[in-house]
Amino acid sequence: MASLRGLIFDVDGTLAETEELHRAAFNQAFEEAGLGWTWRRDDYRRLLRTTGGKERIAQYAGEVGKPGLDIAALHRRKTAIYGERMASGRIALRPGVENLIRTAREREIALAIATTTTRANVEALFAATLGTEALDWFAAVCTANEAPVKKPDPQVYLLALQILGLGPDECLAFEDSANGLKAALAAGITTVVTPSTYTADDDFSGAALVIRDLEGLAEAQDRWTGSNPAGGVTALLRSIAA
Ligand code: XBP
Ligand code: MG
Repeated sequence: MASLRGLIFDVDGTLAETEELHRAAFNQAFEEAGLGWTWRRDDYRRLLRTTGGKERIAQYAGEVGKPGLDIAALHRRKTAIYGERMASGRIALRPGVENLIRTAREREIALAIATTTTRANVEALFAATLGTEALDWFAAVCTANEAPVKKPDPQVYLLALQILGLGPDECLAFEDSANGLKAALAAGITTVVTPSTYTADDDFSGAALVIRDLEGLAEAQDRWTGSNPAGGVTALLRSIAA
């Protein structure tokens, strides 16, 4: 039986509640471009079903009938604004994230990132939280730059597994959204979901565990419904609690 050898993390909504910063960055980029668009929270909740910023802009441009927009340039500006706002803001990792990452390192369990966001945004989040050097703790950092086909497609998870050199039965994925969960499950990976502000009403069927945040992971052992590779999950959860 396989043992637990890798943890693969989604970024937006899972490591940190970043979507309000994304929304603000989109809106500032739209304003600077003179588009007269403002995505309010309810708009954004709906638009988040389209994964990836460029795809989300394209979806909206189609809805409001704005052909010929330079989506790549608009998105580049959005990414720059996001980085600036992240550097001057107060984004924190969600409860339990840092402890889990540090525990995995102590137990020599490999770490990976599998996200649909842009690599620069991952670097900005690490610079603002654990420090830039902490990205080196991750054996695979897979983003939209390396895996352009967005979740719920499993491409980014399959790439992470390939780089880690691990099978799906040796890993756990951590997600916050239905699209992310679908992507991880399609790659065959047992998945823990911590719903975020924008995804609380998503359908998390198929998740091994749905918990408020990763701080609750240690106490959630009894509710584990997914596969438990060689007892590795229980051992990991025990050491998080210790
Ligand atoms: C999902 C997202 C991203 C961001 C936008 O990412 O929410 O699409 O909204 O980022 P994750 P980009 O898989 O990490 O949850 O503008 O860089 O695409
Ligand atoms: Mg997410």
